[in-house]
Amino acid sequence: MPVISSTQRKPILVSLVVFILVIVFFLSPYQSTSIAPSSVPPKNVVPHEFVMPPDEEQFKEPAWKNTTRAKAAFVILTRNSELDDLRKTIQQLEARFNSKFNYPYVFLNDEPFTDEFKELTSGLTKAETKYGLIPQEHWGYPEWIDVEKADKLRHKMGKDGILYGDNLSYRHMCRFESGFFFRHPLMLEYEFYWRVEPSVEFFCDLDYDPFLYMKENNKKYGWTISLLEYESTIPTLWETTKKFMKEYPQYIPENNLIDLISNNGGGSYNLCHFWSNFEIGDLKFLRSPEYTAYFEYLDRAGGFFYERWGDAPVHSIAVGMFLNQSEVHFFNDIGYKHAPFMHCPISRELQKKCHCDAGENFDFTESSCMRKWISVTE
Ligand SMILES: Nc1nc2c(ncn2[C@@H]2O[C@H](COP(=O)(O)OP(=O)(O)OP(=O)(O)O)[C@@H](O)[C@H]2O)c(=O)[nH]1
Ligand SMILES: *[C@@H]1O[C@H](CO)[C@@H](O)[C@H](O)[C@H]1NC(C)=O
Ligand SMILES: *[C@@H]1O[C@H](CO)[C@@H](O)[C@H](O)[C@H]1NC(C)=O
Ligand SMILES: *[C@@H]1O[C@H](CO)[C@@H](O)[C@H](O)[C@H]1NC(C)=O
Ligand SMILES: [Mg+2]
Repeated sequence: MPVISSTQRKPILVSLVVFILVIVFFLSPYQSTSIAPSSVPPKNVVPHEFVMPPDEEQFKEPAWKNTTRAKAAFVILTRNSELDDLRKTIQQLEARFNSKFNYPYVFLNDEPFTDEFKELTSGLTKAETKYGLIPQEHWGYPEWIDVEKADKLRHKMGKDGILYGDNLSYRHMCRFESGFFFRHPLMLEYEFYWRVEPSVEFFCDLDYDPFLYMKENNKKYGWTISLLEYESTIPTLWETTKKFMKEYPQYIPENNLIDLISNNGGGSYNLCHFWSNFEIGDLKFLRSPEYTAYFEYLDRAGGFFYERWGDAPVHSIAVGMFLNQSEVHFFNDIGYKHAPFMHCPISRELQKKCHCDAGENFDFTESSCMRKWISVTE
């Protein structure tokens, strides 16, 4: 009887396994269409088809794995009472973007934030959260304002049915967003900001870093929705702006975007503005000598209180006066809604990352300034 010793048994087992693997390979469906990039391509086939996968993108590292970050933060002016609306917004922002990139949040308020507010906002993110109180001089009447006159004009605007016409806190808010949020001590360490408000929604996955995009492409101002302002809120804003331009010609570059905000070369304002509840911007721009001079000029004129100048037209007119086309970016890929208007990307390629209804996109409706933007920048 042949005896197989333990040393003889091993080679036999190994051969058997190899034999089975070879059989399996030849019977397998992969055998005839080798996909291994290193395999020798058969004759008559262009080699690069084998080396390059059909969709290169899927083999790229996601952008967030690169740990380089901009010095940037979300900035959210809000009240304690808006906590629940804000949580809804933050959870969407985290899901669409920030759970991957972890940019910090700066919350600002004219009253101290409650512990409840702090716990229930910080709980939604791994990122740093900071809570700041707005100094009195940034949320009140400057000394040159005639308060009696302001009260009278405000009540009148209310009676005339102007939106937020008789609302004082709204005016402090607009003045703060125009001239002060970027000077708050908690903001000083940052170079870029993304403004967020309670209740806004985000519909599209954002897989790259928009702050780095701004920085690397020398963009100073980014937006998603543009529209027409109510003229009754800014009766003298353009006259005041024209006087400013006359007094400070050194701040007005030749090839600016004035045609975006005026249909007659600066004669009158066409009411177009970027909706400032969404902004991604360069803080250096808002802290620049020209923007500072413009804000102070407007503040002295008193229209934040005697009229109801909004931070959106103020920022937008500054963009039109001081920046050129290549410094302003339309974030088409950021699906965004601040009721009642939504920007939803309409191209099929961008829609793949979104859940908004492109049929409800605001861009090409009557009150949007999208067509103007296209005509000026193309
Ligand atoms: N802390 C604080 N935040 C305010 C106050 N008023 C407005 N805000 C914030 O300022 C931003 C703009 O105010 P909103 O009331 O949304 O103004 P709006 O977007 O023009 O108007 P809505 O259509 O009502 O949203 C929001 O982020 C508010 O939370 C206020 O009195 N105190
Ligand atoms: C990470 O991003 C920075 C900034 O965009 C870039 O300079 C750097 O080359 C990137 N690093 C890698 C490994 O891709
Ligand atoms: C003033 O406007 C704010 C919105 O910024 C609103 O929440 C508030 O109810 C308004 N106040 C009054 C007295 O109308
Ligand atoms: C826009 O302005 C920047 C300076 O901030 C300049 O570097 C750039 O060349 C300008 N671009 C155009 C198209 O004028
Ligand atoms: Mg709002």
